[in-house]
Amino acid sequence: MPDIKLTAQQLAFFETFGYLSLPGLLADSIDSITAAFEEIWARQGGGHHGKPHDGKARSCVVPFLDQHERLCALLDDPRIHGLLTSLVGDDFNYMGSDGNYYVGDTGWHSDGWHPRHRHVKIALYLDPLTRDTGCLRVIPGSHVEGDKYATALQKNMGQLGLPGNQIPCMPLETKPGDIAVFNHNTKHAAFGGSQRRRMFTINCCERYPEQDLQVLRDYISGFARFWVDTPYSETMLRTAGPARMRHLEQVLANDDHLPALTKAAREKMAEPSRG
Ligand SMILES: O=C(O)CCC(=O)C(=O)O
Repeated sequence: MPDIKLTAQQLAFFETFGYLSLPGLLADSIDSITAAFEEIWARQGGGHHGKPHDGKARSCVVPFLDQHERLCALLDDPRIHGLLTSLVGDDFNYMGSDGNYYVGDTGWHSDGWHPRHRHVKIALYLDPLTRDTGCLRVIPGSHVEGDKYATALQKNMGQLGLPGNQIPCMPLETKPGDIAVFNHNTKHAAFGGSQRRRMFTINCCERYPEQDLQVLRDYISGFARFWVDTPYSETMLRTAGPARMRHLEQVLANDDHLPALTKAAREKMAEPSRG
C-alpha cells in the first residue's frame, strides 16, 4: 500500500504549532499493538529493568519498538511511514523509542533542543486519557527557535507562579488508536495520570548533512544512559527490508563510540535511566 502522506493543511499546522493529533490513525490495529506492548513488559519482569512496576517511579524500556517484531513493523506501516516522510523527509532516521509505565505527572519540558535539524516524536497512549487524567499537553508554537514567544517562555516558565497544570496549553485528549506527533522542541507535559499510564514513542529525525554528523553522534551518545551497546535490536535489523534499512543506516554508521560510553554508564549508575 502506498504511503499516506500528510495534507498541505496538516503540514502547515505542524509547522505553525509544533504538533499534530491524528485521531484513530491506528484504531484498526491498536489491540494487537497493545498486546505486543504488554508482552514486552511481561518478558522483562513487569517493570523497570527486571523489577516489577511498583507504581512509585516510571518504568522505561529503551529501545521499545525494537523488542517486538510487530512493533518494529510500525516503521513500515504506510500510515506511520507516510507521516514520517511528510515531516522529516524520505530518508529520515529512526532514532529509537521508549516504552513506559508513567507514574503521575510529567513537568513541562522540551526533548532537548534542536535548533537546526528537525526531530519529531510520535506518541501512542494505550488508555483513554483526558486533560486531568494524564493526556499529553502541548504549548502550541513553543518549538520555534529564535521566536520571541519561545524565548520568553523558556525564560519565564519557572517564574510564572503557576502550578504546571495551570499553564495555558492544548490538552491532546486521546483514545487508544489515536496518534500525537510533536516537534522535540515543543514544550509538553502531562498532569493527573495514574500510577501505570501506558505509552510508547517513536523518535525520528531528518537525515543529518555530512558537516553536522557530530551533532548526530552526540545524540547517539545519549543512549548510553539506557545501557544499550547498539541503538537498534537484533530483531529490528533482522526484520528490516531495504526500505526500513534506509532509516537505520545513518545511525548505524555513526554509533561506534556507544559501547565505551555504555560501559562507563553501567559502572556509574545503579540501574539504567528511567527516561
Ligand atoms: O506522557 C507524559 O507523561 C509525557 C511524555 C513525554 O514527556 C515524552 O514522551 O517526551
